[in-house]
Amino acid sequence: MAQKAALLPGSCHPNWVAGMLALLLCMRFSFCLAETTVRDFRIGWVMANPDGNFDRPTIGINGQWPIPQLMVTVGDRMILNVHNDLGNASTSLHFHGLFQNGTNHMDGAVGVTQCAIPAGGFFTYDILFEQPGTYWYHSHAEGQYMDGLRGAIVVHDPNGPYEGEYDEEIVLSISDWYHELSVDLIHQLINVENPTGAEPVPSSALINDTQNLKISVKPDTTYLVRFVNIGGFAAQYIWIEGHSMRVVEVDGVWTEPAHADMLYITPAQRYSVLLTTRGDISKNFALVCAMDEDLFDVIPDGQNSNVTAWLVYDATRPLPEPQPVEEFEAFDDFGLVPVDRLSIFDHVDYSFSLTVEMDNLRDGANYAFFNDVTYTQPKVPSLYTSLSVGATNASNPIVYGTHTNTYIFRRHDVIELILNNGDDGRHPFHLHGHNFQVVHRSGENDGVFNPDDLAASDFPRVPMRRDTLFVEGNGNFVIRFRADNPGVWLFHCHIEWHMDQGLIATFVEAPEALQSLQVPENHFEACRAARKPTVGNAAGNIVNVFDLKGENRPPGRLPEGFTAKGYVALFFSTVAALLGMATIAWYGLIDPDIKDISADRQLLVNSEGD
Ligand SMILES: *[C@@H]1O[C@H](CO)[C@@H](O)[C@H](O)[C@H]1NC(C)=O
Ligand SMILES: *[C@@H]1O[C@H](CO)[C@@H](O)[C@H](O)[C@H]1NC(C)=O
Ligand SMILES: *[C@@H]1O[C@H](CO)[C@@H](O)[C@H](O)[C@H]1NC(C)=O
Ligand SMILES: *[C@@H]1O[C@H](CO)[C@@H](O)[C@H](O)[C@H]1NC(C)=O
Ligand SMILES: *[C@@H]1O[C@H](CO)[C@@H](O)[C@H](O)[C@H]1NC(C)=O
Ligand SMILES: [Cu+2]
Repeated sequence: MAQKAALLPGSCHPNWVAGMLALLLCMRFSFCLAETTVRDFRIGWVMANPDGNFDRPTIGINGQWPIPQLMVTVGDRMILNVHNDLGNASTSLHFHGLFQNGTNHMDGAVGVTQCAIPAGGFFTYDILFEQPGTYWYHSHAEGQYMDGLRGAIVVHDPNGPYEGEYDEEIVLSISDWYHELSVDLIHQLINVENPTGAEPVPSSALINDTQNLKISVKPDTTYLVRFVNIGGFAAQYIWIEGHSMRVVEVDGVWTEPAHADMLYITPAQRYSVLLTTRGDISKNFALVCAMDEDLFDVIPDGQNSNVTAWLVYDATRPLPEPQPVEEFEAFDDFGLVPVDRLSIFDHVDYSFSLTVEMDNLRDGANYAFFNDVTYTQPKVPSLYTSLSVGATNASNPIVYGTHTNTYIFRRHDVIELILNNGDDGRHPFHLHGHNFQVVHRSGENDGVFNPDDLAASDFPRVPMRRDTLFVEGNGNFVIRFRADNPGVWLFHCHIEWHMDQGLIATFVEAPEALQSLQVPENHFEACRAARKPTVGNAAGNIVNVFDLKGENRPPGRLPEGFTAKGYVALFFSTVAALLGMATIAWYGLIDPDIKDISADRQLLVNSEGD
């Protein structure tokens, strides 16, 4: 599929010109090992059945699923001509973990750096791979990547610290898998019929987009195994029977080797490990992934949370069933030390905190909040607001709307973000445009971060850096990064369901330095095709950018003192009254923790409609 720009003399595609230009630039500046490829990506529906249970419509590229793994080398450039052939859905592509330094408009976040590419639309992503490591790409539009539009990216590093220490490379994606379309699942999730916000539970787990994968290995050989969780909800435990691993990369950051027998990998996280195979070929070994069931409110009948692959030393020998594990004891990433030994940013210029909460709004559905605000997509993508209201007004958070959780960062400041989790589940948070130093992470139920509890000397001298970090249930973490990448970057939970429930903040970094950004015309065309404005504040107002009349809003708040439990009670007793089925009034008594109310719910709500 990939075509080298230089080998394309017959082509008259406009991007051939861009490719040629890149080649000329490359010759001029003599980084000629770097390669520019131009690829056409036709995003469309295909049928797939990766868990052997159920054929379902799945989003593929160029008629294929799994979608291609992007294998490049540091310095390579890829021009992706994306055609949306879905017919009934808009789309986008985000390149997870790439900083997009100077190319904020290529970040792919719908409503932030672009409008969704409408059905039938065309959009070019021009990506320079400047960071080595393991990344991935996925749709950043309404839960869609869980329908299949997600794949691994590997940026090879010829000067990497472990070059020469391994013989071969293996890339393994890990994911959860659903049998229903994301749009339908989102509708079920954010719904008066689901007042406790119970998330849809995946049907199965996949390794490399399949099950029972056989990985041929040679004895006495060291592999660099790259794990990337491209799932949408489930974190997974990973272990390999009879083998141990040495972690050497976390989210694109090379680390000093750290021994691990079991990994815990949330959606969007990556680990590379060195795996040395055994000296004899007398046995094959299971590689097992187990979804973290603590996240699931209910385990549906027949669901298997586990998926097995095998290291196959000898194809003629049996593939052993994995041994049950008594207790999951996963490697703790907190102690990882980056090879570059970047010290802690010990002078903080701007510190702020975000508190996570889940609650119901007036429509009865369950939403997610940062500091009492549930994210609601603005009418104008925030980047376009930044570029159209003038440099001074672009530094005023008001123009980005009242429901976008916008924070403005001054260029080069060291930012400290304190995340307090008021919810009892783990959440993996991702920051676009950066990785960050993890200076503190509490245990479960440790509550709100209190700076007085820790002295500066309690922080690691060389903290781990990564771009996706989980916070423990009712715990907290503290991260730091330098605002050295002008742009509009999201910070959000990477559990896709929680993102859809609004667990998103917008960081506008050095907007004055962004003003010269040149956004290609086909980006604005995507907006026009969808009749979306491309200038003005969050409400599309350009005359008075402080007037947010008409901006998108979430449903209103519930009256004070109204709890989810009360809502469940009210909802079901109302339905009961309506249907004259007084017998179900007992629902009013149920504990809010008992989230499985699905059985009778179906019957009731069907008659209520929406
Ligand atoms: C979109 O089209 C696909 C493929 O024809 C179909 O399976 C799917 O149900 C459609 N989705 C919606 C939301 O209509
Ligand atoms: C994983 O799948 C990709 C195709 O998507 C394939 O190229 C690769 O060889 C597979 N990896 C293994 C270890 O089988
Ligand atoms: C999945 O693996 C875990 C750990 O070995 C085990 O406790 C659990 O029973 C397994 N689940 C299934 C459905 O096999
Ligand atoms: C972006 O590039 C500038 C130099 O052009 C550099 O100073 C800065 O550190 C980079 N930011 C990131 C996040 O890579
Ligand atoms: C900022 O916005 C206000 C209100 O729209 C406008 O009057 C003012 O001219 C703007 N300032 C700049 C520097 O563009
Ligand atoms: Cu979350």
